[in-house]
Amino acid sequence: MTTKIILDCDPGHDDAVAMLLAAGSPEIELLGITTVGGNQTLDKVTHNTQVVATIADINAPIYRGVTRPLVRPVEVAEDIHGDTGMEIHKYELPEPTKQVEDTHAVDFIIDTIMNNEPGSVALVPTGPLTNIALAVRKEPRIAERVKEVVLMGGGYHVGNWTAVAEFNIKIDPEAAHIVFNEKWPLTMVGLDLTHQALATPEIEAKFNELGTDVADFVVALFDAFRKNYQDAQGFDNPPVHDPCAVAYLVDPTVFTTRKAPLDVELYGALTTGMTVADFRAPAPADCTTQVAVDLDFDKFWNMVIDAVKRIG
Ligand SMILES: [Ca+2]
Repeated sequence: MTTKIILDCDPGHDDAVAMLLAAGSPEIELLGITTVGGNQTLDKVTHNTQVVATIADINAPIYRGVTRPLVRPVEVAEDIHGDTGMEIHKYELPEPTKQVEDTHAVDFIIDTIMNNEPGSVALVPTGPLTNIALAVRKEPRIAERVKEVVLMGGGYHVGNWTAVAEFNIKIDPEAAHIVFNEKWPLTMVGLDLTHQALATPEIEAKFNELGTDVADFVVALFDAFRKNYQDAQGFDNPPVHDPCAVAYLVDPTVFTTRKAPLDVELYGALTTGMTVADFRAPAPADCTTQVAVDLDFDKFWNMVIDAVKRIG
């Protein structure tokens, strides 16, 4: 029994690892990869998607999405992902051989969910939520047809782009507001969880031991990501956010969850883009949202290592 997913991403070092985990896991059927402007401009992240697909020979179709947030100006995460969006030093990136489809990402998302069995396709956004928000506004029926939305973004205790807001949510909070307020099952894999998914030297050594070209690529991603995270945010080891969302669809026991109503702050003087989780009482019966809480570190990394090993 496999889970069909659409990965909506902005590669991005950690998006690249999310692609590898999705492509290398037999539990996942990767129907398509859609791109969205986020960590870098849409052109750059789409190019990076093609590059990662080329390195790992991923044949899922790639679709270009939206270039900019719904309301706000373009803002990119150059301090974390570099000028290219996937800055890397110890690995030579190939010229992409994988093409981009003509169909727009938003139309691909709608058509795929509407043309598959209800409840069979999961959306996995690991960038700003612009494509997903536009898709559900254009075709509201996807909200009841989708299996679930498992997104990397937000956090209920911490932020990274501001004191309380995470990057994916902060740069397009209006899109996030749309997505968080739809009545689809939604799991927020936020910083509370992803800051547990650290690429430690011990983990990096395990990828090194694999000795494959794709594993070398992962090690180089971690090296570059570590340096940027040390310089920009004082981390010893980089948190590899995005594959955590994919991991939940490979095996939901990879982290614990807690049900809670969720919303996105749009009007705060200091808190715009904050994801607000209401933990006051048991969640109401009609609550469709939950947050990721505690990561099984070993299970998570073994899953990613196995996926990279399977890709070969
Ligand atoms: Ca991302």
